[in-house]
Amino acid sequence: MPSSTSKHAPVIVITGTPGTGKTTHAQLLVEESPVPLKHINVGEWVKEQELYEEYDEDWQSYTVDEDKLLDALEPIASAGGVILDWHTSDIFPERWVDLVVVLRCDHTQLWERLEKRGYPSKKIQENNEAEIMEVVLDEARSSYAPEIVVDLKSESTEDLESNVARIVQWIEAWRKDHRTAEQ
Ligand code: DAT
Repeated sequence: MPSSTSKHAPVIVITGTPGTGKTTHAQLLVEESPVPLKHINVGEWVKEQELYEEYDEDWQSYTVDEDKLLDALEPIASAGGVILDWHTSDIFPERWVDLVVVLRCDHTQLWERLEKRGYPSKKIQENNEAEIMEVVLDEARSSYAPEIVVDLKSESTEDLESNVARIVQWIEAWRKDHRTAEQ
């Protein structure tokens, strides 16, 4: 069942452990999507809009003010046509979300990507363990209906291209369903 009949474009969450390719996928999807999509890199957005409580020196990351974040995102998500790119997904209300894409990556490759990014080793290790333990996937599966959660491998350019092509197909189907629903 469509989550809303008034939206002209869906809300797509792209999630995954840091380094799995969320931003890379979101950027290509913006280019290839048949409907206009706005890409929100939630981590960057939190910094820009100052939606955080404090900076944690130890983990070199911000503690997000979740209430402020949800208030700021509500009108954007309700309007539709947005990709929410974040390493966690359970904070977003189910009514906002039409599709959840969970990206997966081999842990050795992930380690290399995060090393290149200059993450401290404690943070690389924590993320690597989270990927092995499927933390992000479990979280998505326990927060959303199984039919809207899809996990995709993101280890090569071919994966990237075929994943984005698959999401584009899904958007076409979503549009068709919604046109039917509006008639
Ligand atoms: P995230 O947004 O999940 O933190 P990213 O999009 O910034 O990840 O990607 C991290 C790095 O890995 C970046 O150098 C691009 C590379 N990468 C991501 N997905 C890839 C893929 N499917 N094939 C090859 N490289 C990829």
